[in-house]
Amino acid sequence: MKIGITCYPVAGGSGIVATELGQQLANRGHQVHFISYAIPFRLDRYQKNLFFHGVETTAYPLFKHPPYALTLAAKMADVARNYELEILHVHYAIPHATSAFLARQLINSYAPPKIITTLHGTDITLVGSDPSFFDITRFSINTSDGITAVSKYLADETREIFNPDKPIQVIHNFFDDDRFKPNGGDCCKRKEFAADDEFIIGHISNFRPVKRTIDVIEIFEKIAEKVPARLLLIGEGPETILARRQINKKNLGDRVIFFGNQSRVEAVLPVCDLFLLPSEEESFGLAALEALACGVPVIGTLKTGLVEVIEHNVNGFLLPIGHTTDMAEAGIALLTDKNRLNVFKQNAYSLARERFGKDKIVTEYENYYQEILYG
Ligand code: GMT
Repeated sequence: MKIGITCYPVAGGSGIVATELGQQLANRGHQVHFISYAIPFRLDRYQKNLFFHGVETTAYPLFKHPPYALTLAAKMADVARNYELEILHVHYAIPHATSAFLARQLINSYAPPKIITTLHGTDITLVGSDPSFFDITRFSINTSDGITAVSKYLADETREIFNPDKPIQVIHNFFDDDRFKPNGGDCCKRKEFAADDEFIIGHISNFRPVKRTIDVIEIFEKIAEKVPARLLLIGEGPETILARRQINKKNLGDRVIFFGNQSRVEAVLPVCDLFLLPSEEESFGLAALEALACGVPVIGTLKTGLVEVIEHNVNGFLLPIGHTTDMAEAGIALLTDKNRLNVFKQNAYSLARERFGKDKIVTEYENYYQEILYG
């Protein structure tokens, strides 16, 4: 198949899923064309069957903001025509699904590509439901030929908020099981970060308020009062400064390592003993899945999509949002019971593979493409 993929190229779950999907589809022999304003974050090497088409973000004195949605639509139409794309798969509804709709009008051929929109989370729960975006989001969902959501939780939210006039296919996030594994190939060494008797706790996010990074620090502080531990923080965002301030205020500076953004998190995750993702909103929680895949149990939150990723008391814990003391206690109980910790690590690894391995999920996408193309 000839497939166009549009996503945000920056570090973030939707761009990562789109990139990993494109890479896997290219491995399977499909021709994949990425269309975005920059090379996606994890698209960091040459690969057969993979192409990248940059979108102009031209500045002009009259524009306060360059009209990216329009230049993107023009580029989508151009690539679709030149390469005879069959599918235009856009990740994150706004503005990508709207641009795809416009591109289809521009193409004006008897067989324009089918538009598939994958909803990732905040495009529905935050941005899309904002009154200024509500109508255009609903329109863009309804004019797509196919819609997927990364969890049942998000599909339900979408139905409740937008009541779309077509079905939503749930296709979960996935991970590359050749790369994400305990003690993966290029993995760093525990001793780079911690002494032999110290536990390593991890967290990855874009440090936005929905991630509750301050809760991460609070949970870590409580754990570190009882057991020797270090905190590894990966990612960056608006609350990074707040997080640093909080860490200094609590005198935890020498126990916390800030990595900033890392494109190869599989090199760091395997050294962790526990991963924290106490988010307020999480449609799926790709970071949690990648940790589990590396054999790291996860503490996450109830009433989010994490309930489809973590099994309480099996490969981690699901607790109410904001209950940092309960989260810390669950973490301490697990870390101080070596046998139970090993069982959780094994469960994390095996359940992730069984449910969210690349072969299973990429095939679900391929089948969905076929269904949208041929009915
Ligand atoms: O985690 C983020 O805030 C980034 C965001 C995005 O759209 O890039 O991630 C969302 O998509 C990921 C991939 O499908 C999901 O695993 C994340 O749970 C989701 N984030 C939220 O719902 C907050």
